[in-house]
Amino acid sequence: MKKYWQTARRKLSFEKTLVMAILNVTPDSFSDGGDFFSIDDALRQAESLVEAGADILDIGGESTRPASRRVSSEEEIRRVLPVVEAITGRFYIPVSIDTSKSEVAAPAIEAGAEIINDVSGLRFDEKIAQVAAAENSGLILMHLRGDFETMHKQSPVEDILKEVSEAFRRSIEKAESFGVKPEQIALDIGVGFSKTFNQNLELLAKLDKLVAEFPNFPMLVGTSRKSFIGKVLGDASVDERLGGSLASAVIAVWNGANIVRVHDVKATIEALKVVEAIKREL
Ligand code: 9MG
Repeated sequence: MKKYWQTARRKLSFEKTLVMAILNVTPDSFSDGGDFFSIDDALRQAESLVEAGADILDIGGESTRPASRRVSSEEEIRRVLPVVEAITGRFYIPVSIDTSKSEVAAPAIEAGAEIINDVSGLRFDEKIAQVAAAENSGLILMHLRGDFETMHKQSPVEDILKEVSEAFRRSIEKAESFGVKPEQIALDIGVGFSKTFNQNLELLAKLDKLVAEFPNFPMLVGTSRKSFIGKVLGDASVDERLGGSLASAVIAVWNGANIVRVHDVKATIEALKVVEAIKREL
């Protein structure tokens, strides 16, 4: 059992699975129809996620979905900073900043975020590790291959478990070389990033092997509403993926995940309460 996860403001315990709720501030989410994000909308959304039982709010201002375009640091800061400030000022809930840019991570932590969610595992900007070390923040190291433009276009590797395991080791080593402590780090297999459809399924099916290989690091898994679920369900739209999202979160937790990143907080918590009740009888 991992002891705790060190963030910039507290130690998070893993007595139960932590539910990280997704709060996007990209133009297709909290837009007032134009270029501005309504802080009131963001606060309302945060309030409903907190009331539903979220343990962490993950705030992101740059979409990483296939075909997304990179936004400048200035634009990302303009999108996320007021929201991080407003939410951390109103709620006592850990906030993670979903960014792979150190220029965004630093002011976001200053504004009250306490975890950096780096989907690139320090591949896009290793100075993220400098920020995490200086601020004693949590640091999520997710697996992907390629750069921002090519991460969804990589040709498949033969052995995805070996690839993810080796990449985890490189990311951990890089983080520690900047002074990040092991207890600040969480690992993430990066479902939907640089993997084939079958490799996403294989990673979830065999997650227990990676968990056993990295026993000192919490494992985070994000499957919520992702396209592999749509494919399994016969081209189900994003709105039709709740059952599949819950099934994949249940499998991830059964196989050792400590944190799940989700859209549907209440339904996920209910599903995980049942998983944890069953697991206690093992
Ligand atoms: C930002 N983002 C999108 N998918 C993700 C996933 O699976 N894990 C993490 N940590 N972040 C993600």
